[in-house]
Amino acid sequence: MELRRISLSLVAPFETSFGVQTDRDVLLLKALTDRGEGWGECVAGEDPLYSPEYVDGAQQVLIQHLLPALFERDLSAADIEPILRPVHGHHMAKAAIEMAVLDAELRARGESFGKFFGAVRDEVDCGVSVGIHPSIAELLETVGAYVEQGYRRIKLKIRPGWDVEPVRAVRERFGNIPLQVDANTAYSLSDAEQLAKLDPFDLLLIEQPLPEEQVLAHAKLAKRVRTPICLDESITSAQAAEDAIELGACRVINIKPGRVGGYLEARKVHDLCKARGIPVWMGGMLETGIGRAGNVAMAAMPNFTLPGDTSASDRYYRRDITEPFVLHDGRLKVPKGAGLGVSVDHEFLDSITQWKQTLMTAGLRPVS
Ligand code: OSB
Ligand code: MG
Repeated sequence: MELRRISLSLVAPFETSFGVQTDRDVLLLKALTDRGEGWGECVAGEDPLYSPEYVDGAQQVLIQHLLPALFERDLSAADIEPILRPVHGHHMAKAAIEMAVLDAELRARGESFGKFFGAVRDEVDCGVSVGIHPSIAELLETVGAYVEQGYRRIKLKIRPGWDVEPVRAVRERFGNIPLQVDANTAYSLSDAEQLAKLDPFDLLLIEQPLPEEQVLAHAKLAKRVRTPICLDESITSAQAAEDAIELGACRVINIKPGRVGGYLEARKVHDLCKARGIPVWMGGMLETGIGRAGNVAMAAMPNFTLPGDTSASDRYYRRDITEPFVLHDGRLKVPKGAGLGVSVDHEFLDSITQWKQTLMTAGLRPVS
């Protein structure tokens, strides 16, 4: 397994309730197998602010705990989660391994991620996640540009003090465009009255208003607001999804493969939600073209009935590390090639690589 850290600048700062991001520090994996190579992207952020995972920690746990359990074994992607189960948590690190192995496996047998997941469409509807802005005027300018580009849904990041007014302004300016908000856990149940003030604006959903572990509080909140509650951070597995649905904590679920430990667990969340009549949509973690390829493929599954945070490459990066994903009529095409179906621009990748190490066999001898 080759591990690599790359640095990429975002085209614009992205502010959420947990901070401002201007650059990305991304951990990529390349599985080197006897049947060819495969790529994985770890979605852990630079700091442990969205979830407990962060990129330095992910790198450490991969090298010290996860990869040593896997070397010198005959592996299929489906074997990885059971082998790694004794290590608690670290879903994003585990997901990156599974993704790289799945890509290698599917490339070797000439099957695309879309085919593997049972894609029912060739293109997926795309939304865009809009950060907190310094002023309403600047927010309206950003949203206007995305609407112009054809995005099919706008998501506004909110936090206490930046909620009703930006939503009202966007509704007034852009009419009945599909609109939703994401609080990234910034509220508490005692803010129910404030969150209910969003009800008149006909939002598709309020994403993760309360902390990750407060699933019951989300169920209580759901009784006090009319807007559907959607969970992101709280949904860490198919079991967590089942429990949240059972409790009445959410009517919609955001699926992020990294957050639940990989694409195979994400498929379980999709299938469970489909059986329970809960619509899902594909979340995003500002992925490069590698992660985006997998996410767009999964978003072509039947129960992904709401537009995802699968935006075009140019919403994030001036230059992507794969061929860019380009918006056509508010949609992205599902890659058709084997595996992820994208190819990495090696020259560009090497030029932005800050660190690289190849690990193999028991004992983890670095080979480069
Ligand atoms: O909560 O959905 C989120 C980005 C980083 C971490 C968490 C989230 C987000 C986004 C951006 O909203 C989604 C994207 O376009 O990738
Ligand atoms: Mg979210």
